[in-house]
Amino acid sequence: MDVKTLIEERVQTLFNLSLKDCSDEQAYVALLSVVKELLEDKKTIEGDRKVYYFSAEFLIGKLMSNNLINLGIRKEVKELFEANGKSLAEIEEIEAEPSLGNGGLGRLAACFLDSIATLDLPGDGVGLNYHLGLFKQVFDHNKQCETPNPWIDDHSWLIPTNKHYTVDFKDFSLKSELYDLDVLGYKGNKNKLHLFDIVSVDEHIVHDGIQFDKSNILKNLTLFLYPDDSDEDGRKLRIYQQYFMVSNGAQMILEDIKKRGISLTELDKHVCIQINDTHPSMVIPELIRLLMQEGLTMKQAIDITSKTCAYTNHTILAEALEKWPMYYLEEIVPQLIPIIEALDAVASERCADEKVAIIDSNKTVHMAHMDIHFGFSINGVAAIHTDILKDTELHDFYKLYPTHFNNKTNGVTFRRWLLSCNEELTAFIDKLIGEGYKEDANKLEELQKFVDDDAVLEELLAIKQTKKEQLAHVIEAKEGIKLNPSSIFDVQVKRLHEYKRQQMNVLYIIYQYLQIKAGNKPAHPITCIFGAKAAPAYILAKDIIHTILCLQQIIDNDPEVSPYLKVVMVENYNVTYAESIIPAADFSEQISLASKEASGTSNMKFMLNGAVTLGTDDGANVEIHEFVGDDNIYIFGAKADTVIAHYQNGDYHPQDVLANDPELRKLVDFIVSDEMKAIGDQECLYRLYNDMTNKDWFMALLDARDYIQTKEQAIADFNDRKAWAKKMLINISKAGFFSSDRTIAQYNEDIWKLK
Ligand code: DL6
Repeated sequence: MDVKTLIEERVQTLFNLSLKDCSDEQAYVALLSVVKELLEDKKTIEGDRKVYYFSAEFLIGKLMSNNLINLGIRKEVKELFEANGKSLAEIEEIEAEPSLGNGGLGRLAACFLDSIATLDLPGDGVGLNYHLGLFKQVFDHNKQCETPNPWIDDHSWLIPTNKHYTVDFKDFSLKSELYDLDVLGYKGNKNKLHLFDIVSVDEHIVHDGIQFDKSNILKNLTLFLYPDDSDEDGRKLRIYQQYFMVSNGAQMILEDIKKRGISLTELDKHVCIQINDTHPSMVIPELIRLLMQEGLTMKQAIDITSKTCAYTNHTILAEALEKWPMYYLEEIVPQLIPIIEALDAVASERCADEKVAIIDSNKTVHMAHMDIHFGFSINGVAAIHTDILKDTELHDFYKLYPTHFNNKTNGVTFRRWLLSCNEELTAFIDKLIGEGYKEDANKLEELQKFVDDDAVLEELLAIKQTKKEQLAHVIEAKEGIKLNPSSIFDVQVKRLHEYKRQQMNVLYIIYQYLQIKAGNKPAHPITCIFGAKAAPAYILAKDIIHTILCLQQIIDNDPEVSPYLKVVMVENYNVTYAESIIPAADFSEQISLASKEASGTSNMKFMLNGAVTLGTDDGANVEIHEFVGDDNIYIFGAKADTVIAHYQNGDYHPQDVLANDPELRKLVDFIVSDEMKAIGDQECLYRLYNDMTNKDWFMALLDARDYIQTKEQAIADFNDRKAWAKKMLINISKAGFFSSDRTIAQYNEDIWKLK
């Protein structure tokens, strides 16, 4: 039966209504039920060797649109709904976005699952089923507040399974529940994302936003992703979560291997475990423990585990290279202690230097060190990042294991970040170069032949304009804020972090505001769009949000300024929002302090959608720069080696910069000006001001002047519409390298070696 009839019949069976007469909600439920069945019938990808991607987060976004694309039925379904007076886009809106991720790390994991299935490789994700997600961001009095983000309802894609494992902690054991999600590839075959949970979790213990008893593990284990770890109970909860995830995952893998009649001594020939950052690192001692339980000697178990596990590093920031006091582990998972001690002993036989120890002299366990000593591969996520790991941050390890280090520059799935979120651009590219680029993204290069074709350039600008108008509607509906779609859409959307330097963007906004007040209008009106969540305990990040929201209000209320400058920070930025924002962007703000952003992935999504990067030579910007050339990107700021030297010499002082640049001082002073204090919280504003003027750990003031000048140049260049369209076209044509299909092919070739 064809899909149109299936859907019409399903509406009839479920609601006794025709598609024309049913509500959008009913149409969604019927569509979901049909699509789930179609997924069920799809072949599971099988192979002798399989990769398991262990990750604390999977920022998967809504699934309907992608599933329709990968099933090859989106066009038909859209037509069917249109013929019945319905809009597929509006029906897709109904789906609740799964809240299982935080930022780039989790979104990368989701892109990777999509590409693994698309390349027909056997590979599953392993994670946790957080009921209330990260948190939902709401703004109140220009401040971020956190509320729970429940996303699991009767219409979720989760598939309950009958699989259960027992996970032992020191004081109790927990029986797991396993839910699966189908991950369908573009070729139509599927893998799974396995999400572990417990039945006793209780959402009612949450009160006053996202407060809850952190010591009540039976009720809180799978409530939140990244629960606040600013106190000891919070940190211990993270260990409970991490061990629960890895023990379940490891038990599931061993069960499967035994079922297949494979000897556990051959595990490494059939399984590869990719450890996504340090959150799943306990899988190493846990796998060793389980193998020993099955009768292997410790030496055998260590050897096999080392040949099975590979580690990806996603940051050089200390906060993400987790270290746990030994006594936490003793209190929670004492069964791992003898194994971790044995691993530490082996590591110190290889190298006695404390800098590479697993257990240091303070009795702290360094999770990344365990991954590096006992994994067979360690990779960074962009060329510059891997070089920094090798040359600086992990240099001592690199000397020990030079052949284990490799680079895998990140990528994004074009199915979601072009085909699904920008149908207009996709259709235009199809018309220009055919559909071959959907299988081989490098074919986007063929667009180069239109670089001087006026009609093509005009159409590209027209599509961008359409996407900007669409975004203006979305923002008006969600935030009640009207945007001018003829202004430049200048976008910075990413986690709120000092190293990403939203605070430097704040200085630009103040600069522009003061310029307009002084009678100097910008070369083109500009709308500065932000989307960012701050970790609940990250005070300074919340201060930056507060400052942005106060500026938004001041500018909005100033008729002299608002026609030329607008600021909008969208509430609860998530994947769904990104799918509207990214296609509409003119400028892609990638302004991290050089050396600090491991890669970035929004930079790739923006370029693919024809935005031009305004960025530092950091992360994957460096590779984007190489691909598009100097004329099609705006690069500014100190280079990574200069920054690293400043840290090593301790010779960067924001007061020195301010002493030499009185105009910059005025911009920083504005943060605590009367205008700001009249509407803002003085404590927050002064905290940010004092930090920026006295510490400025991520050197926003160092690059601010160059940033402002470069952005002014970009605004001026924007007015030459044809030249700008050319830049857009070149960016799109060079985006092919940043497909996650390429990244996954490289992981497979060099690390996983799946057939
Ligand atoms: O590799 C994915 C993503 C990178 O693109 C970002 O540059 C990097 O910040 C992010 N890393 C993390 C790890 N935690 N921290 N901080 O999210 O990974």
